Amino acid sequence: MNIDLCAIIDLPKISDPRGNLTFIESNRHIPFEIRRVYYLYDVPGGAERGGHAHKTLHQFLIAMSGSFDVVLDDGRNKKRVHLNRSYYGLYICPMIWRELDNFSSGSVCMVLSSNFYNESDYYRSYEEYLAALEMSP
Ligand code: T46
Repeated sequence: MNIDLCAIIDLPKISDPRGNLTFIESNRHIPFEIRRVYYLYDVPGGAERGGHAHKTLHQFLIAMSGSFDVVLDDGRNKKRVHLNRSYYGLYICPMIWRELDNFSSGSVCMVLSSNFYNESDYYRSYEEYLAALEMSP
């Protein structure tokens, strides 16, 4: 996998004087079926999250409020992506190391996931992740 397969995806936005509305449908606006939703909030200043890769999980991250950065790493290249709007998000394919930092005060990171929580899907050691990349064709 390489980080160029990870991309910002614009979501539908229904603009309305009463307030805007955005929606997301599985396999239509994002390239996987949603099986789990979780969110990071009350993140203290200077905190870092992530620091792992997933073997098979597809994820889509949205800054529902405030902003934060996601650093993507495929073992060869790195890319920093800033998320700060709720009408687009970042798709992350499997086997990409990710770190989240630079959270603004009051920010909320919502994550849509292709599967249920499964600790055995994680590489939490960067060395183990690099070794797995070398073993894959
Ligand atoms: C990711 C980034 C963006 C659960 O029990 N269920 C869950 O669905 C999740 C996501 C986590 N947990 C437990 C596992 C740990 O004991 O919550 C604890 C904290 O999880 P973690 O350290 O993995 O949290 P983050 O913020 O570093 O990473 C999470 C996701 O795990 C990860 O997939 O991409 O958010």
